[in-house]
This record gives sequence, structure tokens and C-alpha cells, in this order.
Amino acid sequence: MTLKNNYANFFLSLFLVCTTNLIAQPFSLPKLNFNYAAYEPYIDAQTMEIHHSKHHQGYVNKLNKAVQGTKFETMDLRKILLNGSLLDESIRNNAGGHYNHTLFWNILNPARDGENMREEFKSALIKEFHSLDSLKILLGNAAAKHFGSGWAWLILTPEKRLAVTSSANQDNPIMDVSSCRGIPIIGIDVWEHAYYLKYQNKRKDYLVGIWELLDWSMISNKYMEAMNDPFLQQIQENSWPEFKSFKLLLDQCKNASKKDEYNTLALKLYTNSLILLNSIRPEKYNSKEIDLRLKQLYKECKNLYKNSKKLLSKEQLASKYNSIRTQLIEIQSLD
Ligand code: MN3
Repeated sequence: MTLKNNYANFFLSLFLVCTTNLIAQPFSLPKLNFNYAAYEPYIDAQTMEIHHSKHHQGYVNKLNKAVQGTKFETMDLRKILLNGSLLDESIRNNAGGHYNHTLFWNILNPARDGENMREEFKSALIKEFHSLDSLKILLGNAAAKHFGSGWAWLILTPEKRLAVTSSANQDNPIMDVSSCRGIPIIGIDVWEHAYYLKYQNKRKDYLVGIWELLDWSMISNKYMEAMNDPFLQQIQENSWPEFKSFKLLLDQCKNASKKDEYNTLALKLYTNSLILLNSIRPEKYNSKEIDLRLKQLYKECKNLYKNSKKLLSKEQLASKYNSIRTQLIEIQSLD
């Protein structure tokens, strides 16, 4: 019994070392444990090769390039993802792409040993979903019904409960833009590039194939790791609803194209910066430094609103929005 536990802990530690290396910079493409053809008949060799050596490699290359010279250059991957709504699109998409695919390869195992699931994970699963079959249905629905490109997830929420969710593009549940947040345990790629060569438009058949490849032993390890991961706390602490709405509003400003849209948004930013200033903050943001920053932010938004009534050019307004955005990133980094 003890020997068995020692073995399990040894492999868990080894696994932790491997994943930690992948999230440190510069980022690199993880090697697969199997050759591309080993995933047949569920995933064809050509799809595996293109997906891994072209798509995933592309995310890694673009991510390394996108973080150069930014404050994210020295940050670990998960911390970058936590800041999702503040990221430039190139960092957000490629950081998500690298993290999501790394997890995906990790949980697919053509040589898996039946239903080798750890007891702790099995009981959590039964507690939440009643049976493995219900999880299969829920996850399958999340994946099949997701419109367009994206991912289906099994996650561990900050309340330490298992939940099924989905996300668009390369977003994931670590990001503050997700409505259901937590540490991903299972991630299923539902982009067409993951299945189109073999399955064409039959996404459901692809999902049946993926289910046959899921490595429950590895997934159990992911669950055990997440249960003891202090990062879960960071996801929870990162939940500051007023801050999140302010950031979403700022995102809308980025896309505003007409002058009157800018004006309306400037008014909203102004009122929301006041709401943010008076909001109840997560404990780690209770400091004089943050007080000052929030007051400064409020002043800046007030000015922006006043200026928006004058005839500022689109570029001038954009540069003001950028300056507000930079301040938000700084506030979020002061933890
Ligand atoms: Mn993909």
C-alpha cells in the first residue's frame, strides 16, 4: 500500500516538474509521448502531425514574440492567462493556444490502461455528476453545442468542485473573461483543425474518438494537483466583479468606431470608475497604493469624459484609453 502510494507520488512529482517547465519562458513545444500514428484510428496521423507541429508550434512561436518587451515577458503562463481581459489579442490567443494544447496532448494516451482512475477523483466525479456516463454526456454536449472554434472543459472551481464548461477561440477557464472559472482538468479541442481531415463536419464522431483516448490516470493526477494548487486561490482572489466589468467596458472602447460611441462609453467609464473606487475589493488589493491608483484612474476617466465632449481625434481618444488600460494592468499586478 505504502509502496504503491510512493510510486503514485513519485509520478505525480515527475509530472509536476514536467508541466512546470512548459509554463516557464521562453515557451517551447512539448514533445509527445507517442508518434503521430499511434493515435489512430481515433485521430489520424496527418491531423496529429499538422496539429502538433504546425498549429501548436505556431502558438508557441507567436507567443514568445508577442510577449517580448512587455511586462509579461517574465511571467509564468498561468499568471499571464489570469490577466486575460487586459491582454493584447496576440498574447491572449497564443498564450491560450499554448496552454490549452499542452493540456490536450497530456491527457490523450493511446496506450492508456482501461479505466485507471484514482479513487479520490472517482468519488469527486460521482459526487458531482453521479456517474462517468453523465460526465461523458455533459462534456460531449458542451463540445458538440459550442458554436464555432473553441474548447470544452472539465475544471476544478475555486470552491473545489468539478464543473463542465466551454470557451470560445483559445480562451480558457483560467482567464478572467470566462464566466465559469477554475483550473482545467480536461480540455477538448473543438476547432475544425482538430478533426476535419478524418471526420469532416461530424464533430460528434470525433468526440466519441477522443473519449477513447482519455487517460484517466493522468486526468486523476491533474485533479489531485489542482486540489492542492495555491493557484486556485489566485483565481478566486482575481474575482473582483467591479474590476471585471470595468475591463469589459474598456474592451468595448477599443472597438468603438464612431465618435458618439466613444462619448457614450466615456460616460460609462467615468461612472464605472467611481463604482470601482467604492467597491469592496479582494483582500490582497486592500492597500494605500491601490487606493491611490484607483483615485488616479477615476480622475483620468473623469477627464476623458470631459474631453470626449470636445473634438478629440480618434487617435487621441485611443491613446487615452490605452493609458487607462495600462493603469489597470498595473493595479492588477500590485498583488
Ligand atoms: Mn487546436
